[in-house]
Amino acid sequence: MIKFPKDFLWGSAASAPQTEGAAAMGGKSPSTWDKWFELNPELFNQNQGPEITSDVYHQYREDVKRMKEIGMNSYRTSIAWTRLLPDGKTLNEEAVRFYRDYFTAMLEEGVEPIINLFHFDMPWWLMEQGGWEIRASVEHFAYYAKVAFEQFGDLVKRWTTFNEPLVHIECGYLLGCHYPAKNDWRLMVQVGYHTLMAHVRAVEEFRKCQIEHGEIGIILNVSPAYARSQSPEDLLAKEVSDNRSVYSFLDPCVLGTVPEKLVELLKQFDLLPFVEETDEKLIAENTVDFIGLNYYQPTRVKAPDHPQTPPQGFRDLVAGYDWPEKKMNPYRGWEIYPEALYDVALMMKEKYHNIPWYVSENGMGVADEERFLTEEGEIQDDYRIEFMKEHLEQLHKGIEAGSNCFGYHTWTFVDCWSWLNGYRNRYGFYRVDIEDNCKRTMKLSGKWYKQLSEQNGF
Ligand code: BGP
Repeated sequence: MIKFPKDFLWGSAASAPQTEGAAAMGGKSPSTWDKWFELNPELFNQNQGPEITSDVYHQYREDVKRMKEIGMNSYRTSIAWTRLLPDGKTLNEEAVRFYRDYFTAMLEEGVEPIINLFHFDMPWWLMEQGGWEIRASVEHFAYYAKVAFEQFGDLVKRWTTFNEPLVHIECGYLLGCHYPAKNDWRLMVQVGYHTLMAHVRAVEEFRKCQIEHGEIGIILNVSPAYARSQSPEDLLAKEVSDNRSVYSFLDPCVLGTVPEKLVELLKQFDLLPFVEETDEKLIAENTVDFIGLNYYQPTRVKAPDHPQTPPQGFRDLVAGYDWPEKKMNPYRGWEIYPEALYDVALMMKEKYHNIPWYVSENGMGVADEERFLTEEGEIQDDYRIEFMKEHLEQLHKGIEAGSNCFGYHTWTFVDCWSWLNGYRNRYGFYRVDIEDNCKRTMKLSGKWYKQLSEQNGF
């Protein structure tokens, strides 16, 4: 039997834009996702947009009971910036009532709300001015954060600023799958830097608010790099990849410094962002209390086959590597490699002074889950249980080795809407029938999770 530490957090994560729905109700203004869908619905799987998603705005009270039903003692979701402050300045009382009622309902059922501020949902009014491209975004965000802490700080003790900042940065400015879908390295770095400063300023506001027993952190996607070989070129590829995708936010958020190697690379490729004089001090003084790490897949790297010399950019130092032994989740196209969780646990212990951290997302998205429906209407998602077990075993090994991990959250609780993918891949403990008023039905994995949390292990 594998046992986890006392008071371990068991739960799930989700976000406002992926679950709430009511995208144009209750005084909410549009985010980039609402607008992008209006402008280009054809980009979204089966034209599934963010208007209704899983209807949590109307079904949250029953949902909170469901959380308890499957043994969750904690749940992370986000506040929609566009709901709380529709124009960036004016407080929306309807939003305050909704979130206060939602968080209170969780507390009444013994489910701790962990609340995040930004989950890819940039307000449209701000995007029209340039979004994270402009320095003013930093202060707009800091103001939003301050308002959220003031309005809900009595109910919410654990706060996080951003979910996976690297995702809106890279997807929005390199890969084309988030608005504004630009392809511009220099802008991407600037957007990344403003995001970091927005985080730092939010932490500063948090400290000023002095929320009793309050703690603040950030949620980062962690995809550690594994090199094809031990050759110096392949190892350099790993170093470059980790600096870009792992240390770029972990270092400043936990240690208060930007990694030297990353700065050196940005300088080499003439990509250094504009900074302000007091930024360095602000970064150093506003480190976090805890970290959430979303882990789905590793990064496999090698040295590029035909790099330009001297290298002109990151692409001349690191390339993707197709590891022949990989095991895949074919629906999402992501490698399944639980062993990385152990490595991540040790990295947190050794490189990040064993700061408290938790697995803030881990999960398996599967398409067409109706295939696994029994006559009684239950989805037999044994693959999901297997996936969680394998990851928990590795995590447990890391905890045994002394890593300060305090919880394991899955993605996700009820099936939810996923960006351009709509409802294609399902991750939830509860199936959501989007044809039938988003009716929820528990899957086999929900039952298993209940047992897991009751026994604090398996
Ligand atoms: C994470 C995001 C989530 C969620 C999840 C699953 O990166 O924080 O918002 O969507 O991945 O990924 P996807 O929905 O793309 O299948």
